[in-house]
Amino acid sequence: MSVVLLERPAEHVALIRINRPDARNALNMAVRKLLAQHLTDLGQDPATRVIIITGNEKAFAAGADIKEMADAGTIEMMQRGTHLLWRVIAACPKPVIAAVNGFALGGGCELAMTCDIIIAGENAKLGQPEVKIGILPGGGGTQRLPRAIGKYKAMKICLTGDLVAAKDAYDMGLVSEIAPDAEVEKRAIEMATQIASYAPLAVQQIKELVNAGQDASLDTALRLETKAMHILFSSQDQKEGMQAFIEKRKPEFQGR
Ligand code: DAK
Repeated sequence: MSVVLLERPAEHVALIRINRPDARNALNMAVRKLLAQHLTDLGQDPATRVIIITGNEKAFAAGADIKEMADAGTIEMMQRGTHLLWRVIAACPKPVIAAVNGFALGGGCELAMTCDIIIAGENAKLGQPEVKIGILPGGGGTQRLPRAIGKYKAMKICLTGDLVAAKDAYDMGLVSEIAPDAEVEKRAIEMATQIASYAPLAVQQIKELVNAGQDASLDTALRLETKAMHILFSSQDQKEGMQAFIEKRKPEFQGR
């Protein structure tokens, strides 16, 4: 069976499941390449509007595969191009929801942070323990974490390597929502279905603006927002959405 499975749990929703249960879903090169490939394909697939990434009940992903990189040197690590695969994941134009049960550590936590929404089981544990094995959070952790939760909490997590319980992660803004462990996937599918019922162009613009705006000045980001809003007034879905409201009916969005 493949180390990454692609499922279709609902209309317009794709679910990518990391499938290395014996290795706590450690992200080896095969997993990373398949993740990047699926996200590229789904990003271009008109039938897919929202994507979920998940693991199993024990682990979302326990980080990069330590056994696969323990003996690697600098050039080999460069040539593996891991950083390029991360960029492909981050570049997906459609909303990506991380449904996290069990451990999301190191590259697993970084993968979750590359997603747009994180739903965590109440017993999930997140963290950046790389410092304990002589490296650093190199898949975006030293940058995305402080942007999400602020410098001082991020510094503590990266420098101590201590794991963070789901409830604390929620309180500090690292997690969007907590669900009972057994309900995480169901809740992610429910939320994905809700988002997939909205106009795809509006949804994609919102994702792009929130992400791009974070690293721009407020003035520049607000201008981007205004332009995107103006552009949406050329879409059929804007006409359909507003007309449906006026006619008191459910809109039929086509992504045009
Ligand atoms: N890699 C490889 N194997 C792993 C693994 C990992 N990250 N995590 C777990 N496993 C394997 C264990 O070795 C064990 O294998 P066997 O002994 O059965 O063969 C099996 O999964 C079950 O693990 P445990 O027996 O340890 O299970 P427990 O439930 O007791 O503990 C745990 C689960 C997740 C707390 C523990 O396994 C653990 O601490 N795992 C390591 C967590 C960690 O240190 N993660 C950070 C990895 S470093 C890069 C960018 C980013 C990165 C790298 C490069 N570039 C841009 C170049 C990212 C680096 C990382 O993520």
